[in-house]
Amino acid sequence: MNREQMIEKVKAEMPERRWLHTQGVMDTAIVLAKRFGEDPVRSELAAILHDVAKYWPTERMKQVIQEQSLPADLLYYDKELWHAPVGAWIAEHEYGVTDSEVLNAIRYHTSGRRGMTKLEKIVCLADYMEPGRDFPGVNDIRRLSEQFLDEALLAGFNSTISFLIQKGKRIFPLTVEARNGLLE
Ligand code: DGI
Ligand code: FE
Ligand code: FE
Ligand code: FE
Repeated sequence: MNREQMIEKVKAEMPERRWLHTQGVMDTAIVLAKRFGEDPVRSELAAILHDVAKYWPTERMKQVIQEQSLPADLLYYDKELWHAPVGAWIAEHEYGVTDSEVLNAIRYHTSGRRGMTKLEKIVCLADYMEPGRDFPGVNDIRRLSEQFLDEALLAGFNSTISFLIQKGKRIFPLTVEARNGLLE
């Protein structure tokens, strides 16, 4: 499947506003890749597909997690986390993506993990700071991203973790690990 076919198929999976977000993540990922010395083509590919599962019904995501033996502990945490590993599975099986680093950038774009690759960091950070995002602290993240990949991503995880604490929600262990890793 070429880039244009992939874009058409992804667009059809989501409402217009989510496609606008995806385009923002694509553009931002390319900028960050060039800035920090990563491959812009693979960064954009991961960005195109990162939210492909976002509008899948919960039950269908749950089924993929169970039947494809994705980490079962996901099921005990916020459903918002599920679209990332399920998206990686769709990218591989429905879009023919074979690049495991691209698949991991999709898989870990929401939770992060300890020891993220540069590609994973770029997609996760682009998701936080694409031009359509508006949450308290997003401009600090954008400013940090002009020079510091890790510091900007750390600010992103800090913001998510604070948000989850405010809402009284649990924090997925990989997100805590991702933040700890960036502080080491
Ligand atoms: O899919 P997007 O909206 O573009 O962004 P995302 O994939 O980063 O998803 C963010 C959502 O996931 C946000 O509403 C917070 C929620 N979430 C729930 N539990 C956790 C979590 N995010 C992280 N990083 N860690 C969690 O434990
Ligand atoms: Fe997402
Ligand atoms: Fe994210
Ligand atoms: Fe996203």
